[in-house]
Amino acid sequence: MRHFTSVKQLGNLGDAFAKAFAVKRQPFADQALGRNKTLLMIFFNNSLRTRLSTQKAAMNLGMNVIVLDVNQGAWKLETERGVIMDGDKSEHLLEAIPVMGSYCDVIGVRSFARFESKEADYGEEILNQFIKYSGKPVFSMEAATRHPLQTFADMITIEEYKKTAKPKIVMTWAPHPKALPQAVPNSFAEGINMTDYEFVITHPHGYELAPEFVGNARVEYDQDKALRGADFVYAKNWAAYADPDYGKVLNMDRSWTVTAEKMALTNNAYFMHCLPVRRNMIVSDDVIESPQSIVIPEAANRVVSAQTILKEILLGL
Ligand code: AN0
Ligand code: CP
Repeated sequence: MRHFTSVKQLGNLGDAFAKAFAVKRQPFADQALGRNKTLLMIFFNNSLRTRLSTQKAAMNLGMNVIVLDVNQGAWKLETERGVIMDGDKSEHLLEAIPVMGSYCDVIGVRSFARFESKEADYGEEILNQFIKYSGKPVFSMEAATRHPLQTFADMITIEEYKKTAKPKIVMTWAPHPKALPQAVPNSFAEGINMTDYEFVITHPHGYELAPEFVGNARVEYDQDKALRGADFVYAKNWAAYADPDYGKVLNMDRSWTVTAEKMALTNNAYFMHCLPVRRNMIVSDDVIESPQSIVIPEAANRVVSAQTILKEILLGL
């Protein structure tokens, strides 16, 4: 594997899960693989899990790690070509990227949707410039349209907890005060559409995701109906995708918060969320603290997902 930007690149899921569970069983088996190899992690946005789990994964593989928070201490970066740089931005991404590439063997990039232009976001302009100009393998640590390391961890977690071959997975929108990207729900939908599980997406009108991500999922606007018989409830907020509301918060309807009453409609479902989560907006305290909540093992599997992907990239160097 060279670049990793989408769970579609996992290929055969059975093989991908087998590799992940091997990594989970013996996390230090490949210490020699990353020896004298450097991972550079570039963050344009905040992170807790991705930063720590990817660093831990690299350390398990014997790699050295450098982390750069672009907005804290580095020069302010211009990202558009052709701009007269007489403002507050001191350096262009087109120099910064190859320079960064010269200091490492593998690059991880976190670059969220900016909601300034749907074309720029859905064209993955920042991530693609790293792929084009760094000269090194690049993997997404959540880009504008997808969060594949999260999705792979989610899928590993479902594989571990599912009680039937074809569980019912319900991804539900839930309210949030700020505009959040569609990367996590897009990517989760992309991943679940690779399985033969029953898959329902539920959200209020106006929050339709891009059709290429919805794929064969059933879209249900009645959350209660969607939740009936669910084996897994995957909650997430996202801002509107459809024009002219791209990037907007259309409502904060707290009747969509995942509560104990909502969970009572399910088949004793497990509750999942990628975290960070706002309690009593997305999910009530009692649901996230219940035995059915698997958000902590889900987050712990981020190490497994990152290490499995990093290992594949190192094998391809
Ligand atoms: C981000 C998002 O919704 O994409 C990161 C989630 C992993 N969440 C926030 O910014 C709160
Ligand atoms: N789930 C996730 O990617 O969390 P962070 O934003 O904290 O990295």
